Amino acid sequence: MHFQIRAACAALAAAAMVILAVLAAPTTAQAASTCPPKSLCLFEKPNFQGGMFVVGHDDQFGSPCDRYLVDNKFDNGNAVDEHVSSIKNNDSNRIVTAYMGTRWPTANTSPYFYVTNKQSYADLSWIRTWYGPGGAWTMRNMDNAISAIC
Ligand SMILES: [Ca+2]
Repeated sequence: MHFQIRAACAALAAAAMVILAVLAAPTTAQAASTCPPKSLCLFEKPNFQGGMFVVGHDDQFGSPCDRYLVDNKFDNGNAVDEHVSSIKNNDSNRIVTAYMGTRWPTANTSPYFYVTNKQSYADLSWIRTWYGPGGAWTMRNMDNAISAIC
């Protein structure tokens, strides 16, 4: 009888050790950042993963707007320019335009597409873009291509 209780206690202790070991295991996957309300967020990876950049304010064009992403970094320190793979627009009032290249606002020779209010692009690898001059809607790979958004 006494031995059975001791064995049971030993088994319980072993089980508790296993549970603690699982709880203490380091997390290998880094949690993705969450786009704040009323913000326009650019993500380094598809499906809103990797580093996140919250687009800021432009003195001429308001918020959210950044006409030159070359000088910006994601929250993990990586460069934003030509490294955006998904976009989330949590701003309910603002439609923005995303441009390939930094020539905006004279960007009529750069492909661009609209991100309407509350719209998200989980993947930029095959989306409908406008391309001028001449002007035509063309399906295009815009993954890792955006240099301006406003
Ligand atoms: Ca900038």
